[in-house]
Amino acid sequence: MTIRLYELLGDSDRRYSQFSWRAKMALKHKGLEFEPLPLLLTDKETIAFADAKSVPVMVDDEVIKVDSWDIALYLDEAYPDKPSLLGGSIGEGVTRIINSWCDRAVNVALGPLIARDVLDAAHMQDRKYFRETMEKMYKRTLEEVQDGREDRVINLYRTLDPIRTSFRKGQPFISGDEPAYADYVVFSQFQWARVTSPFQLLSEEDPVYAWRERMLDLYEQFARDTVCYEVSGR
Ligand SMILES: N[C@@H](CCC(=O)N[C@@H](CS)C(=O)NCC(=O)O)C(=O)O
Repeated sequence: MTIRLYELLGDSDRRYSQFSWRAKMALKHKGLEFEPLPLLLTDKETIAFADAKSVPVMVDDEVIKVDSWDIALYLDEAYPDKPSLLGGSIGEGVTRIINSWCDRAVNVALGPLIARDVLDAAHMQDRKYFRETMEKMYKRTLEEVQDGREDRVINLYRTLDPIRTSFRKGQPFISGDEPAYADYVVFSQFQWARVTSPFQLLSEEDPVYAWRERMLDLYEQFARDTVCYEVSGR
């Protein structure tokens, strides 16, 4: 049976769950067919069978996984003959650190730059919930969080320095010569921004911009071909 993947449905069919993008890119990497199942952020009933309150939720026959990292681990374990996502135990260790760096540093620099824009990208029925939960987390209004972003985008530039340095040395992907899960993790942040916000995050001269373009080209432009804002340098 085809793998099923629950993700978020936003305004105008925007698919804005960054963690689901990690899982979708991982499934593409493995060459596995899957059915994306978009649902509202407030629809916890549909994923109650998985005892989940967030997406992605992946169902592969009898197997249910509810966390993007667990999905990556599972796919390498269950499909060892398909291209590896994590590259064995050393790769798994290093990729786990990239995963944490992404959630704790890249996301922290990027999220506030687009926080208010994401509200408009969310489905109309989810906006009240989205504003309430995000404002509780930030302890400020979304407008206040996003305000002054032109001056703060430099923080994102600085945060990305570790990957930029490698790209400058001629390494095309975070994982080396070919993309793998570490790339999908960091890319998911940019894909989230691209789907939700017109704000320019990267300049076209930035090697991170060129990497992002390479990521958008993968699997017959899979990630490029989604409802998003087309602004250069983002
Ligand atoms: N650690 C989880 C995080 C998943 C997550 O936070 N997903 C968001 C969407 S991107 C969500 O569904 N949030 C539910 C909510 O805020 O109610 C993972 O990596 O899968």
